[in-house]
Amino acid sequence: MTDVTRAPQTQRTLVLVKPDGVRRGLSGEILGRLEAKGYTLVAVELRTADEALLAAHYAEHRGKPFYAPLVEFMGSGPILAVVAEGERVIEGFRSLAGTTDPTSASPGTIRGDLGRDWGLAVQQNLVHGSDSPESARREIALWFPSL
Ligand code: DAT
Ligand code: MG
Repeated sequence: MTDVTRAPQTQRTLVLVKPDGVRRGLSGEILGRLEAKGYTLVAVELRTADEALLAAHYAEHRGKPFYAPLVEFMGSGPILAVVAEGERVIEGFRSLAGTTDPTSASPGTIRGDLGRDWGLAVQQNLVHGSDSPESARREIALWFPSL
């Protein structure tokens, strides 16, 4: 619901099209959904992440059973790294992405429409999106130190 007393919250978020999304040729579809929603692309770069970057990016998951396969998968090919900007974009992109498990993610979302469980060691769920302003600041600094 609209809160007319609320101050504007222009934010930036880090979006990653993961290696499965790039391999499947879905980068354009995913960027298109961001743009169609009205968010602005601030930076877009195709790159293969090294282990140090991935370890820093996923520091919160270190020690979990899916951590090693996750880092291996994320290093398995190019990633499209994106900084997007807009009003409440952090929450907005998480909503566009859908929930973590692509099998149960709602239709209409990126993961719900385009992702599924391929039976591999890690959920290949097409995209990453920062989950809070603190995460966004930290992750943008990691992936785009010049911004
Ligand atoms: P999200 O990407 O929705 O923010 P997360 O931060 O909890 O989810 O986890 C990061 C990634 O790790 C997620 O995109 C896919 C993988 N992952 C999370 N939970 C998992 C699980 N239980 N089994 C396998 N992979 C998992
Ligand atoms: Mg997360």
